[in-house]
Amino acid sequence: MKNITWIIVMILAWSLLPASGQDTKDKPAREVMEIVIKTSAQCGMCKERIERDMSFEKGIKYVNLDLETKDLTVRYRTDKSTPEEIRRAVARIGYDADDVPADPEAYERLPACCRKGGHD
Ligand SMILES: [Cu+2]
Repeated sequence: MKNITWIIVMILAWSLLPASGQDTKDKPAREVMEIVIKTSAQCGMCKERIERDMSFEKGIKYVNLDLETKDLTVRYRTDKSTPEEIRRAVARIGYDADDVPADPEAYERLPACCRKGGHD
């Protein structure tokens, strides 16, 4: 009977080891940061387009465009994306993002009302 007890103790100890070993490994911090980007959005269609497209970008947790100020608020995971990548993603949709100019081809594909100065 003593042998059986010993075997059970060994199995328990062995099954616990790998789990505790994994927990001590360093994991990248899952920190979420918020940035606000000035865009060249014009109307409600722009808002929908930017919020939809940006929500598919890597590491993006939250997107909201304020049409009054044209400020795009983005929350992103710092281990998955950077402000630079996010601005370039906005530019690829066809809009200026702070100092990153809109991608000319994407801009050309936008409906006329969504282009800069479309309402001017
Ligand atoms: Cu628009």
